[in-house]
Amino acid sequence: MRRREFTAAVVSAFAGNILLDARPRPSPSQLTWQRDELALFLHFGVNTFTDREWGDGREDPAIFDPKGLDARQWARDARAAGARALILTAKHHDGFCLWPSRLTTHAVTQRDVVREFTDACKREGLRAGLYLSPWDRNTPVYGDSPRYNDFYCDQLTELLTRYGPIAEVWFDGANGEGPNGRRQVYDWPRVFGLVRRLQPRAVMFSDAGPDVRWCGNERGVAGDPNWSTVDPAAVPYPGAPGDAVIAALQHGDPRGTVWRPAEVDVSIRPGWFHHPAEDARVKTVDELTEIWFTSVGRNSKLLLNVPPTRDGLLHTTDVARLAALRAQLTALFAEDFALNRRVRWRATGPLTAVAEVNLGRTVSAGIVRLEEDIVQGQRVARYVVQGGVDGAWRELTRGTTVGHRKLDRFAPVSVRTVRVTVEGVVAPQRLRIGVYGAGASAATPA
Ligand code: FUL
Repeated sequence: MRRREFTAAVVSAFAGNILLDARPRPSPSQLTWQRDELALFLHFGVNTFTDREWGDGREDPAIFDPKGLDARQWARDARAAGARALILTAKHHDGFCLWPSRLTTHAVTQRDVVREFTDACKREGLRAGLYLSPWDRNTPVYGDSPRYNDFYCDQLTELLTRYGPIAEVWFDGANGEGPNGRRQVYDWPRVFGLVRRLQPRAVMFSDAGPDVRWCGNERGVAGDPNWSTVDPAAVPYPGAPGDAVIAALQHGDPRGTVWRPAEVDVSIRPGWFHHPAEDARVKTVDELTEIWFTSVGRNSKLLLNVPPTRDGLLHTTDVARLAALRAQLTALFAEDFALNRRVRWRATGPLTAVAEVNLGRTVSAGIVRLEEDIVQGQRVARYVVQGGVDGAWRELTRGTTVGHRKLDRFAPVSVRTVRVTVEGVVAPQRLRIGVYGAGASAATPA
């Protein structure tokens, strides 16, 4: 090798390392957020009483009268379902506040639902999050941009200073016209800066982050691939329109400079608010399980909406469905055939590696679970999983990104050895590998 070529090779290897080290990694709050895996979303407000999805802001505050409200029931049932956080709509687009705000009379006066909610979360050991709709169809200052930005920041200040630690602040992208057709221009840098100052450990959700991004749909389906890194310029502000924006939200970007994982928000019912006419249309356990695979199983967190009724309680059907989902997941993941089995890794090139696990017996496998150590960032761009029995290899599944967790289901196959081949975007990352049956008792005599 001539001297110039040698120098070039050293420089490029060095640059490769810099690239590797410079890859974005999650903050401690983003890690906690992702490891929670399941949060429940509570859409509750005047719409619960008017039977609407979007109120117009002219509702009489007195219609909000949840006589049997018991926030502890929300928190207890959420915890029993395996959720580790709850997010309440403190204010939806109608502008009605579930806390007594000194900025508006369009609010509760007899009780403080946000306080009952945060107290219940504390008692049950759940993290509390709040949704404060930027779009406000009640206040006359909406659309008078500087004044509404002050109003909105003052409301945020109330919520973030009165109720103790808030783990997630949820900014909805829906943005309509103000009075006289005036359009509100939000001061997002100011809003994000305020939250950071008042609740430095909270993660902020919106289409444009800054900490957690929307997954791009409300069907419960994260993108595939799904990178937790993004190019921040691809989604410049919450609610930015266009197909390119949706693609960026769904997939992230392997070369993205910012860590901003996707959150999957979906309702257990057709609507976000409780409507008695939808009581027979609660998603089935199989539908919810499928959503688990396309959200948590695709490197996302699941934010599952379970709306309180007019009584102020979660509906018995929804609660039963949550419990059945938990039971189903517990059964599916009860036995990991790869647990405590030695994994042998072999680098096969700068970007590729192969792992093999001998399960020690022949089992009927139907699910593979792969996990990267995301503390080190996200690197795996592609993988193939093969199962071996009697010396023959057979492909079980293949995919793109892994991240926090990737779950793949396939028709049950008898396997004794599992081989995972990974290709990284800058280098391969070792994975945790889990192998499970398809649901029923899967072990067969070896
Ligand atoms: C949307 C809103 O318009 C819906 O009402 C709901 O709150 C959902 C979570 O976000 O943008």
